[in-house]
Amino acid sequence: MNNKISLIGVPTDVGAGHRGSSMGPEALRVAGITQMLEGMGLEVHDMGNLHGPANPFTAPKDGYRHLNEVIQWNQLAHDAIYAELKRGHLPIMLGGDHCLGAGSISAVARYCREQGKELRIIWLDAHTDFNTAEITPSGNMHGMPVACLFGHGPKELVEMSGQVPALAAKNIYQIGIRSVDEGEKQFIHQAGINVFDMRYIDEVGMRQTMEKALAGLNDNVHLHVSFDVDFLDPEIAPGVGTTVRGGPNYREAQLCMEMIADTGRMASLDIVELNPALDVRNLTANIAVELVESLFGKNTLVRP
Ligand code: B3U
Ligand code: MN
Ligand code: MN
Repeated sequence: MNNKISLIGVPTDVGAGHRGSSMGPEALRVAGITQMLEGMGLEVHDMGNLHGPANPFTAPKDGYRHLNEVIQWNQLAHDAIYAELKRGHLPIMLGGDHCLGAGSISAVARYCREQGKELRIIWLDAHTDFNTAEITPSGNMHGMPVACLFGHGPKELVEMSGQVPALAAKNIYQIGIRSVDEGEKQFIHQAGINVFDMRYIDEVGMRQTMEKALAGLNDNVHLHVSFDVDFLDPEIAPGVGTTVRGGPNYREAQLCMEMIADTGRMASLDIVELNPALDVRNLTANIAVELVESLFGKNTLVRP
């Protein structure tokens, strides 16, 4: 795996219904993300935070809340992440809410296309984030990035990667899903996305789920992980805007991260939706950092 890491803070909550995920980047730094990565022998470049528009905290208009601000933040994230990929670094986006997945993954898709690489996204989330202006129950754009990447959404986001749609169904596996709006269900089916929901994980276990999601990786695959912290069960990760009961517990989440690490293919990462305003003594940030340590291959095995 690449040992040059770039941290990019994207301190915004314009895509969320609750204020506070704008403090996510700092909470992850306070929880020691840099020291943890350095302790694993990685070279860490903290690029600081991007600067974008404030959150006007206004009501949705035509199905979108803060559309202009969301577009601006995503363009900034796209440009910064693309630049780090170009110089051969592994970018970690410290979000910020998950609307930023549109910009981040657009950058990764653009880079992969140019390099002739295949892209595989592991989307860890309680939600499918496949809403559109027509079907959204909230207007919050953190519920829409996957739809944008599949060509449904505002032009600026849909076209950000330079190709529409940015993704095909074979590029993405969603894990941990347990909250899907009625309209989203149909869209997800139409798009043909591989969804491993909690029912599936309950039935076959995290091990078999991840074996399926990670099957067929080869040298030419760029693996991107989009880690929405609300993927985790709220008992271990209360510091997110939209908690949904019944997520992976600590051990399941660790196994998920360890199996991704074992592939040695992770080449970019988003950590999003951490909301320090709703957290307890930075607990969720600390857990997120522990899990990211496993994602980078912390060796916990007593066996050789
Ligand atoms: N699906 C709901 C809730 C939601 C989606 N993503 C998050 N929350 N974090 C919506 O508003 O789109
Ligand atoms: Mn999400
Ligand atoms: Mn979510």
